[in-house]
Amino acid sequence: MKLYRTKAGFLLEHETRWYAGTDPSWDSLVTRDDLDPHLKSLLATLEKLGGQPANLSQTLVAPIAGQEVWAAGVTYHRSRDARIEEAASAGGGDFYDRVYQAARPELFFKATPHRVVGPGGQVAVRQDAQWSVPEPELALLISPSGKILGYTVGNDMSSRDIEGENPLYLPQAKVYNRSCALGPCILVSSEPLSRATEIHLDILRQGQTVFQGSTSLKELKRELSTLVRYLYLDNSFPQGCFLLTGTGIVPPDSFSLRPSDEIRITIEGIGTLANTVG
Ligand code: DO4
Ligand code: MG
Repeated sequence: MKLYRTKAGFLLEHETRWYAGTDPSWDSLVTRDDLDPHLKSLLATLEKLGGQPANLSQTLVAPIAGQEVWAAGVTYHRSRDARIEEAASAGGGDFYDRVYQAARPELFFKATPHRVVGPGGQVAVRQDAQWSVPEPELALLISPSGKILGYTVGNDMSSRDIEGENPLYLPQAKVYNRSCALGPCILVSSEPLSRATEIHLDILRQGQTVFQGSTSLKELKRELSTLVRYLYLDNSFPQGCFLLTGTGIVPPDSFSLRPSDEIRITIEGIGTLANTVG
């Protein structure tokens, strides 16, 4: 079942049918450990729509209300390699290999809800960065008790020159206005996602593809449950949280985003998150 947040409330997509609801609040929906069966039982009480709403792209907003967004890093070999190169002259390279191998994952704070952009919105590059990239990542929706409730598409926008200059600049490279995008929906499921699930990134400039890359969850080094366990150690999330699980796709070093570039991130079974750089 897919759960979309809209300007008016929420939409459910279930077995090719669409349903619209206004109550309850987003936070009270997405903090329920029984979200999957709860949504199935809600279906009977909701307005049944004929097919996909015609104005879907105008009505969707980011699927977040009171949740914090956190992120895991260096969870794919490709990210480890890119970071080692990027931080080589700052002497930070060794840290990335060590965190890739260590039992404890890299986890960092990514965004508050007001820094998050929804489907069709404009993500930002920092004005003091010269080298900016999107990071296409599977994002988990996790309940206050630590249960994975569902999955969405995430973009961990990153300023590679700032991060590469000194690993201690990571929060500035990662956390700024419109530095994160989530959507288009939450795939709510009690079942784990297949490791064969593919992630694709397409970047278009004036309608032409300037970068294309793919990976799959088979390349993700860590178990999702391990990432969640470390995040929740001595940390509470009264409204639940989102956790981005790291990037396995990094454009070549010569590539940097430009204003008006279109970023399209697709995760099989969830959908496509499309944003422009504004
Ligand atoms: O260590 C820096 C950030 C890593 C990251 O965001 C990623 O691997 O996705
Ligand atoms: Mg990342």
